[in-house]
Amino acid sequence: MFRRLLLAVSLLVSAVFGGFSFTPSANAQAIPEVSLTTSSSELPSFDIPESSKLDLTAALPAPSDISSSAQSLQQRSLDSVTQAVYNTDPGNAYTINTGQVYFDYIDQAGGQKWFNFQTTTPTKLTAFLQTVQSASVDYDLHLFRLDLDTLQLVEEYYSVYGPQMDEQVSRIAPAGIYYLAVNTVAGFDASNPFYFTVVQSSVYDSAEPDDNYVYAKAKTSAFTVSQTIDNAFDEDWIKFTVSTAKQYTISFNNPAASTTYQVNIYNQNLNQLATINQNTSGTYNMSAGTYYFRVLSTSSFNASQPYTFSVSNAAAAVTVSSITSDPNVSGYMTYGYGNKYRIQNYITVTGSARDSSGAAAANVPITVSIRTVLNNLVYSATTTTNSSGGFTASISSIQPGVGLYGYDNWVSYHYFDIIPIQFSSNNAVLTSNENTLYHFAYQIYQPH
Ligand SMILES: [Ca+2]
Ligand SMILES: [Ca+2]
Repeated sequence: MFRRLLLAVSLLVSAVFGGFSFTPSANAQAIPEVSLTTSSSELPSFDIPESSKLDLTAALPAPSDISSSAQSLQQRSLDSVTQAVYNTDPGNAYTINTGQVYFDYIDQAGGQKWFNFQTTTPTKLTAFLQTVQSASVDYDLHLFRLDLDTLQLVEEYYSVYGPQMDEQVSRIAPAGIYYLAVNTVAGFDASNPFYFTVVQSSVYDSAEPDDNYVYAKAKTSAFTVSQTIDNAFDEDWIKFTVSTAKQYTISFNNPAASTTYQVNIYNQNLNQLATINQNTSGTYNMSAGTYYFRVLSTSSFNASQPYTFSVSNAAAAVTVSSITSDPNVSGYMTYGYGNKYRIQNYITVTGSARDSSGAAAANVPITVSIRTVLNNLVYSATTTTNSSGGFTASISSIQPGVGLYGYDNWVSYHYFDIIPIQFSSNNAVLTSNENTLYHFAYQIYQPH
């Protein structure tokens, strides 16, 4: 018992301090090239031993007792790992508890290790396997539900990454009895254990289960998702297919206090291309192909506070539809230097943004800037476009104009400046249908 506690504590400590290999920094190096020949519709080659027709009547509660409690499952401690060496088929599965960390070994080529556990309420299950760190050893992870009518293992979920990559799978799980299998697809290590745990999440987002690239949610065009990290191991995968090369703005916002999340971008071979830290936005040139995004936590989590992740076409141009300002000043007019919007103490700018192909640039940051004449004082406001590329931005308390120009309207002289208005997104200047404004300064009543 002491040894199990010690292991659990050491895993917890290493997770906190970043030594555990599910932390992104370690994973960044740990993710090897993976041949993605396995499609999600195709089960990996994995033969369940004949004894999968289980005789579980002695080991597990009768179906009518399933809801009683996990107490009825056998409770064994891992203080002696040899207790687990015979669990090489489902009929001899080693019973575990959720929320605890275990370890075991595989000591022969093609070997398997089996574990089972019971849940008493509907939940999201996340099974995590910290694999052996050897390029010649590759273990995979399989999760099954036990059909109590047939005593067959059904509803397989699997994680089939390559060597030196931890395995993880999640599923939405009714109360029941579940089986976990670790099998070796290459090599084995009889002296270094694999570690694993199964955790339950009572609250989770609607995109679950998506903890593995095999179960990534597919996207083929600009998108925004609002999801949560519901446990320390939760990973949210998205598969993004780019049909033609394009520039995208990728934004990741995590408002959950005292948590740190990030997004990893992978190519189709699961080679990591980039990492996006929370509350940042950037522009990326993405060639045609398949990409994967993985959202995960590097520190703590909040299952009730969603993050927002968006991939949108980068803005290239804006069209201004209106700029309103003070009453009696506001309007689109000319003082003899072309039609421009006239402004004074404040402005509200409404418009829309497009990408280089002319499509709406959704969910991108837009910064509106004007430069007044006195001391070249610059005012700016930043907003984010909506799903149609539309935006509204306001600037207030603009200092008075100087009045470099004059205009005689036969009743009074109007004095004004011509000042620039500029639009940018992620520090790139956008083209615009409006580039200058009349900044009204004052008028002198002077009828002719
Ligand atoms: Ca999630
Ligand atoms: Ca997930």
